[in-house]
Amino acid sequence: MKVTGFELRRIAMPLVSPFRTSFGVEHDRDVLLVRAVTEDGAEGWGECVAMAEPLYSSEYVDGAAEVIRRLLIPAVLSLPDADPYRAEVPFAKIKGHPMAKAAVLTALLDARLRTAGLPLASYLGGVRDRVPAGVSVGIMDSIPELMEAVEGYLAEGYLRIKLKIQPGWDVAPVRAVRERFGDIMLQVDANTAYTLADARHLAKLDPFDLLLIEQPLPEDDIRGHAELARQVRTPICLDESITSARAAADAIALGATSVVNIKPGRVGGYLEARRVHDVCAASGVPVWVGGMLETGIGRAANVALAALPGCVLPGDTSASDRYFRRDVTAPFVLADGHLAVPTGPGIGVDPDPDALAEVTTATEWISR
Ligand code: NPQ
Ligand code: MG
Repeated sequence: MKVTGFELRRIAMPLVSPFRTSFGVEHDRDVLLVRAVTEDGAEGWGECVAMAEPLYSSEYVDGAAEVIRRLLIPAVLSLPDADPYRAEVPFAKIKGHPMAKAAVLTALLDARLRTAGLPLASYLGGVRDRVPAGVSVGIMDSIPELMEAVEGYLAEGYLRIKLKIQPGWDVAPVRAVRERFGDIMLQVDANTAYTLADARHLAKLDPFDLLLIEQPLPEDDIRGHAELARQVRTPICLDESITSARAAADAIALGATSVVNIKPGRVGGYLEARRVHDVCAASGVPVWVGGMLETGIGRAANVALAALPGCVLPGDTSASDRYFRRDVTAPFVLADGHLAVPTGPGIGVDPDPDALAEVTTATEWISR
């Protein structure tokens, strides 16, 4: 497969409501899309999940765009065969920037699979035609406001609720949701907001039978998570810390994580995401697919990944309308609490040109 060029497209997607986490409040999703065009006219899409500012990880969308145009695209254009596995080799020489790499590699993988007529889920080894949907619920101003939000999501059919937490918004909201809604699948995500000194406080979540507590401590604090795991009964699930299959293997071996959140952007693409899945499966560690407020393009690929056999917990793969009034693809909708795994070739969805045009803020074509 020969790639003739790439389009970089920036889109601005207003969120249906502000999304507050321990690291900040988001009102809009500033997304970078990558479109690869091949010699024989095929195209492939990738979505860069970096945020506008480096609040979730060190990457941010302007930086990712720069790495993509100045380093990653030239590396791909000089390959005799722009196969995603081959592109991983020069990409590995460039340190970091997994979200930038993932966007380019996904565009290549999509182009390759569309050419072959093979759906991404089939290619990755998916075993499900629909996946259970969870939803991530932001930090609110009050408990009544949170109750109303959770009630709405449960009424829509979401099968698992994830509460964003931070110091001052943890035990009380968890208790309130558990008391009001009973035996639902419930978990929390701290996005690194605590330290090991908070261990006894976090143990106060133990009575509420949470599925897991996600990333309580800093990204690089693997030992801290291992120590915390000995001090709380709630299973620890790493998100930010899992930057590769090797990082997953290490965290599991050290007892720092007993569940893993897989985000393809965070680990450098769907090939590495599958390796994370496989490492976890080999260790008997359950995994689930996280979310970065993706448009239908990124969401489609995440849903394909969630079809793998080791993805045994509902993911943050929510319906399009959880985040956006109008998606850039046909919207993902909940059916009986599940999302259908796309069956078309590649990521299985096509961006709608009108919907894209409505939100596009800049485009750029890069070729040899
Ligand atoms: C997480 N996602 O699991 C992330 C964090 C996150 C669905 O909870 C803009 C772009 C805002 C990416 C907010 C969920 C975001 C974002 C939160 C990612 O940790
Ligand atoms: Mg998380």
